[in-house]
Amino acid sequence: MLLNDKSVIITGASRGIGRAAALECARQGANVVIGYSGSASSRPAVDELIAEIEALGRRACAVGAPAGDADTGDKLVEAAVEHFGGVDVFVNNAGICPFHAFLDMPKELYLETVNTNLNGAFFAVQAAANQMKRQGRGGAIIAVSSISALVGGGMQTHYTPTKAGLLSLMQSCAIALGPYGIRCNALLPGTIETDINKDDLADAEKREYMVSRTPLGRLGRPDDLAGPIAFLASDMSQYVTGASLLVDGGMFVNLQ
Ligand code: NAD
Ligand code: RM4
Repeated sequence: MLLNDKSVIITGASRGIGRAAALECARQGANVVIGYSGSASSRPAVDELIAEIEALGRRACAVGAPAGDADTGDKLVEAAVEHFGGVDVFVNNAGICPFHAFLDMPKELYLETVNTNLNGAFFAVQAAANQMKRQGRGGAIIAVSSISALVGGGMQTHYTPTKAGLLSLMQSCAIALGPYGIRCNALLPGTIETDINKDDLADAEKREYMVSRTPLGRLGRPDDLAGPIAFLASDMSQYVTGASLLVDGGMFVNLQ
C-alpha cells in the first residue's frame, strides 16, 4: 500500500500506460481521477476502468476534457478536490505521436502535437502544483516523457521536442516547487506496445528491429511502467526530484 488514501490524477488514463498506472495506483491504495479526451468513443473504456478500480475497493471518477486545453488542469484538480479532498499526485501522461515525415509536416499536425503533449501539460502541472501548495503537505508530479527526449526520430520531429520539453519542465519545476515539498520527475518509456504505435509497429521489419535494439529482448507492455510510476508517486522516492527514469528494457544504452 504505497499510496494508501492518496488522491491521484492521471491524464490519458483511458488506455495504454495511463490505464496501467491508474490500476497500479488503485492497487497501492489510491483514489484516482481519470483524465480522458472527452470523446464518446473513449467513454466505455473509462467506465470499465472505473469499475475495475472500484472492484479493488478504491474510488474513481472521470473528467473528459482535451489535454491541450489550458483549463483542463483546473477541471482535473476541481474533481480531485470535490471527490477525494485534494491532490497528492499528478501524472501527466496524455500524448499523441502521429508519425509523419518532416519536410511536408502539416502545420496543424505540428501545432496539435505540441499543444496536446506540452502546452496542456504546462498548465495542468501548474494547476496541480498550486493545489498542492495550498494543501501544504507536498506532493508528487510525474511527466510521462520518453526515451525520445534523449534521441531523435525521423518521423517524430514534431513529437520528440515535446518529450524533451516535458523532461525540461520537470527539471525546472523540481527547483520551483522543491520549497513546497513537491517532487517533480520524468518517466522515460522506451518502446511500449500501445495504440500510439500500433500502425508503426505493424511493419514486421520495424518491429523486429526495435526488439533487436532492446537488451531485455522484448518490447515493453503498459504494466512495465506501472511500478515505476507508483514508485515515483510514493514516499519510497521521497528524496527523488528533478530526476528522469528510463524504463526501456535497456534500449537507450544499446550502442554495440
Ligand atoms: P495510448 O495511445 O494508448 O494512450 C494515450 C492516451 O492519451 C490515451 O488515453 C488517449 O486517449 C489520451 N489522449 C490523446 N490525446 C488526448 C487529448 N487531446 N486529450 C486527452 N487525452 C488524450 O499510448 P501510450 O503509449 O499509453 O501513451 C501514453 C504516454 O506515453 C504518451 O504521452 C506517450 O508519448 C508516452 N510514451 C509512449 C511510448 C510508447 O512506446 N508507447 C514511449 C514513450 C512515451
Ligand atoms: C516513444 C518512442 C517509441 C514510439 C513511441 C510512439 O517515445 O519513440 O519508439 O513507438 O514514442
